[in-house]
Amino acid sequence: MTYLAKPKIHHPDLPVNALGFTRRDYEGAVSTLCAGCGHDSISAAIIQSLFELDVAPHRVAKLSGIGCSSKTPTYFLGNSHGFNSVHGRMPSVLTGAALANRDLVYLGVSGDGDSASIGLGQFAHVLRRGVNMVYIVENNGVYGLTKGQFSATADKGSKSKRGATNADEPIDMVMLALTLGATFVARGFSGDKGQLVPLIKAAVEHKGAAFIDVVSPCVAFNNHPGSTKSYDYVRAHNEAVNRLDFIAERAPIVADPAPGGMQEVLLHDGGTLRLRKLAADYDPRDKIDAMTYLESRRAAGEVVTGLLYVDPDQGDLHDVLGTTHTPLNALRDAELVPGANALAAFNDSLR
Ligand SMILES: Cc1ncc(C[n+]2csc(CCOP(=O)(O)OP(=O)(O)O)c2C)c(N)n1
Ligand code: SF4
Ligand SMILES: [Mg+2]
Repeated sequence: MTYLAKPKIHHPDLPVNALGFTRRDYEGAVSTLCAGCGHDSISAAIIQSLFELDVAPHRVAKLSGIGCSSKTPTYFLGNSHGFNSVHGRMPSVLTGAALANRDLVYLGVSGDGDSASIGLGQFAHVLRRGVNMVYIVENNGVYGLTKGQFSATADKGSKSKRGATNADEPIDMVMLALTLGATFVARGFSGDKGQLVPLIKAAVEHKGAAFIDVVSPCVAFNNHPGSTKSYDYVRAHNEAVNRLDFIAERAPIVADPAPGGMQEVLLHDGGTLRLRKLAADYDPRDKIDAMTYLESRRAAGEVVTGLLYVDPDQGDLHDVLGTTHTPLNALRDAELVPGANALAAFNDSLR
């Protein structure tokens, strides 16, 4: 069975957000993933983030490719728009949808196989173009759905469940996203919701390509000793560069009694990021520093998590193309067919 609807009944006293929705209005069908799969924790973090941000479910479009990770949009935001595309091809579908209607929140959900293996080309261009979206890779270092082959993020030398050894260097999705021009780059861990929820909220409010690599252990095929994507490894080697508070514009800003090591970043959509620094001298506005820091910690065997880089001033693909603010399906004939005179004037302008 692949689809189990959740019963509609819920407690009458469940808290509601500013729109009058309960958290349950942001849920989807019952998950059919393996018990303990990291992907389910990410779904829970997405539900909590959008509920707390007061984003109406019908204002969200969730798009995915193929994989256990790409199945997860069925398990959250059951009242949102959804498109389960082809393996590795979610970014081009998302780009088209985002260009057709800029009023929605675009949430791309993918896996390491979907984005770093078959879909690497599409992943590169959607970040490079600055499509306004939140792109989440649920990274377990393995093809979970097809039963445990190495993905392009699998550790060199790691052993598959069947005993084969991986001979290839892994792709670091975060480093790649930095190189490709994403303007919000973060890494989280499915087992740390306290860090992941503010990262997702901040990414939703960010204008431009926001990328979050979430280490998400696959309990069936890649949770063994020797995997850097296992629960034990990440818990033991997690190096958080910062802790995040995300404050939406409408929430009252409270004074923080201990401002030492605090940094604020204003986002264009009105939110404020408050970064509590844990690593000395880490500045998420400096891309070169971010790359150097990532490499040095990787060499030490650590998994760096937190908001690694943000540039709130770059804008997005709509700014570059100068597209209309009106969703394409709301344009009228007069705008779509301006007539022979307008065409002649346009042609003249090109002569
Ligand atoms: C064109 C194409 N090639 C191969 C497959 C088989 N396939 C389905 S899911 C998958 C890998 C999924 O891995 P990942 O994106 O890491 O997702 P996970 O299941 O680990 O969450 C593959 C190779 C496919 N569906 N389509
Ligand atoms: S096979 Fe792995 S990735 Fe897929 S549902 Fe099971 S634990 Fe999750
Ligand atoms: Mg995977």
